[in-house]
Amino acid sequence: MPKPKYRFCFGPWNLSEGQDPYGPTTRPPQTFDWKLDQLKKLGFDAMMFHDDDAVPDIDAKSGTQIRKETRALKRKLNDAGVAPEMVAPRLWFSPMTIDGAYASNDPKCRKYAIERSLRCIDIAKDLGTDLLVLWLAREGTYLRESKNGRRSVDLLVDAFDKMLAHDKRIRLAIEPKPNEPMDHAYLPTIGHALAVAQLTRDPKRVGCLIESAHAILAGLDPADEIDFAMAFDKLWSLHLNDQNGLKFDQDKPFGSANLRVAFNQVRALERNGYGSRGEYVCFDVHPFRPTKVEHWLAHLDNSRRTFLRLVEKARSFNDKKAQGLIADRNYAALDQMVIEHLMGRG
Ligand code: GLO
Ligand code: MG
Repeated sequence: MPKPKYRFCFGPWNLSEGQDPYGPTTRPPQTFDWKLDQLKKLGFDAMMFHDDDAVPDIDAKSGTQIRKETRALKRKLNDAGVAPEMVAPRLWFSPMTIDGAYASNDPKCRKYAIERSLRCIDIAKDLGTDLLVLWLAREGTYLRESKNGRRSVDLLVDAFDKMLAHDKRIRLAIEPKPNEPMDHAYLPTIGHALAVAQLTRDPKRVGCLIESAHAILAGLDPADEIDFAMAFDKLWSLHLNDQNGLKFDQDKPFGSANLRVAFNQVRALERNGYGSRGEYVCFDVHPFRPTKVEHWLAHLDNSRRTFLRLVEKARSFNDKKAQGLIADRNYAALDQMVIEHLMGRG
């Protein structure tokens, strides 16, 4: 397996202003051009987009206007030498998605969600990416009795089918998350995402995106999720970050809460050759709320530094010695070997 040379990516929302449910922003808003400049300055390779990061105020614009703005953005990205990694329909802001999008109880809202997704596919095509990311933020329930779970699965499949039919090249990468904003989401894990892919009209074009924090929130080890998805050749994008246990989604820098869990994710990526087919390593991380303006990029730079250090750690791990310990069922020694390796010895 060739050693992949990793390429890195983040989205404009990862340079966020510090707002949380309890208080306002702590950093002044910045323009998209400033964010693109920072991405370049940091030496990242690609940017990911929500449809309305690409075309702000998208719902108020005509098809012609959307196309014009998308093309202007494509020129800007070309000039900057930055690739568009994916586009994702932001189906959780609009008044039409208050009670869900594709699986809303209201047919008008379902129609809105599908139409917006098809427009988003057109944006992806015009920008030059075949990847549509679906974080199904509001597909689930606050209240079990408010929706019919079986019907919701059928509605999700129907929506995916319409997207697949709209463009022969588009690939859908489902980004599962078990909760937040919902109490329970319909597609909480990679297993759910890949199973639902099989119900669609073209399972080969439905894959997934793993976010470390989302796997941890589901009580799973993100490294196992990576191995599982890659056994199906379905890991098409990745949101590395970290999460300190079962609480709100923290989007901490990669490795910040649990270096060993991060190390094991990198090992899983390495053994499966992630990146060798053009996939990017994206960091879906946010600055800590107290972060000052002058330290605004640190969480991204730090995540990449940690990732690259862990690649070195994965490559210099003494596999032969580990195999000997495994054969001897000496897991205590294996445990200590990993700890000492991460601490810089062994
Ligand atoms: C939130 C998600 C979110 C998505 C992004 C792309 O929990 O991780 O950041 O990744 O909106 O769809
Ligand atoms: Mg994410």
